[in-house]
Amino acid sequence: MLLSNSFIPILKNNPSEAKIKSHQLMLRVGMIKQASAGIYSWLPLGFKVMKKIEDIVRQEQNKIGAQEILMPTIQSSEIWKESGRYDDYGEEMLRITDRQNREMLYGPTNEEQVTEIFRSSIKSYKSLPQLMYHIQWKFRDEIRPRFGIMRGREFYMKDAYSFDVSDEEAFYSYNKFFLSYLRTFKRLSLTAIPMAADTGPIGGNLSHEFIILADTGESKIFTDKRIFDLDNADTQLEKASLESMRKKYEQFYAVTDEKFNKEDFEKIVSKENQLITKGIEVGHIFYFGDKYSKPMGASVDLPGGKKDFVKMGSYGIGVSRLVGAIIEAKYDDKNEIMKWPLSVAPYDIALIPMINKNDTSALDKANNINIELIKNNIDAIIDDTDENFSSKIKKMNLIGAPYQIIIGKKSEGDLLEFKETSGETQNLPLSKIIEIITKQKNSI
Ligand code: P5A
Repeated sequence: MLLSNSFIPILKNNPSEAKIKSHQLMLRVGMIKQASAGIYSWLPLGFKVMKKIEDIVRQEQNKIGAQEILMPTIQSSEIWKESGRYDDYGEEMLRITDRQNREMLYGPTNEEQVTEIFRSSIKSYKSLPQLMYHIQWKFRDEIRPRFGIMRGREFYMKDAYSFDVSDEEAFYSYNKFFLSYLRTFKRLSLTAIPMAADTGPIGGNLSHEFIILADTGESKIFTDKRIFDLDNADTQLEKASLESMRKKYEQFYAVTDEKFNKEDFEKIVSKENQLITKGIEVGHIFYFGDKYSKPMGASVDLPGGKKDFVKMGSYGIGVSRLVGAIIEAKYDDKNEIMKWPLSVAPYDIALIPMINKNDTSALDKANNINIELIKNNIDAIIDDTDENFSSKIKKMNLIGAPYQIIIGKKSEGDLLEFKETSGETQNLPLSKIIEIITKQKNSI
């Protein structure tokens, strides 16, 4: 892609209304554009990153056997009246009346909608478990939308729902999502720690928030540092393995402020392992048994001839929030260098030719390199503008492709000036560069 043809409206300076670095960068490089309070358009650069995150989330959901569906954004109030949440949800719910005077709403979450789908088709324990998810826009009329897409009113969420015959089976489903979340965040190059959390308007009594550390996060957390050293590489998708994985995490104190108890914290965690800090909630999982299935009549026939209400859980990932969360974790705002992980970078590599007015040879060379990159599925952005070299580098550092090739004096003959963005320069042939990037991509 040529920079001159792309819609990347870069600002010279940080926009004054943005208070945290993700909001600053997203406005600065034109990833998003505010439409109204807490509601944003996604421009090409931001949209590309969000779609890559969405893909990784999807792959990891599919790996645990969850099935993708797509439910509507607009829901009928009837199902919410059945569950009892229509009144409970309060002013965060955007209520709409259609032309027939029917009460509708823009979905803030989908427990009712998915239960309605389930109950109309599944009648026997033999069809369980069922794990279903969708990736869809949500609307919550947050009283204080802030930090750009971090706390939006309209936001993009992956929400999954599990249906099981018993508590034991339901915990198995819960643990599958627990593992899937750890794997998802790892592929996004984030360390997210699962923390015991409150369940709020979703309900139930078992719940974990997945939180990444960031000074600008809205969640206050209290934890035993050693939880960061845990690894789940050898966990298998069977019951015992998943159970021991969750136990491994739960042996360490890790809670948000709603669950914090000073006395417990100081008794359980030794002074040197105590960590009190802030973080961003990127995911949240819940187990709530028959909270929705009972009032909505979602039951199945059991082996002995009896019936019972299905046991349900729900599992959310803030897909749009993750774009901001990754920036909070990876943006070096002092030097104005964004280091996107290759798994979600808007471009794999930036080609930066030094173009003189009467000499297009560097640009020709960049175009030829790009032909080879395309053949190898490597997505490049070429700065074909005639700006000076330092402003080109500045701009590309903000856009944040993980690698750069500078085509100038030092890229003579077959050897190219290649570097990881903000890293050491190496002189390498194109074939070697392709090999490095391909290897890195395959390991994601
Ligand atoms: C779980 C899936 C739920 O809604 N129902 C379906 C459950 N959980 S949650 O914690 O309320 O939200 C899940 C994740 O969505 C992100 N999120 C937001 N992102 C941006 N702006 C918001 N206003 C917002 N609210 C929630 C969070 O990442 C949260 O973990």
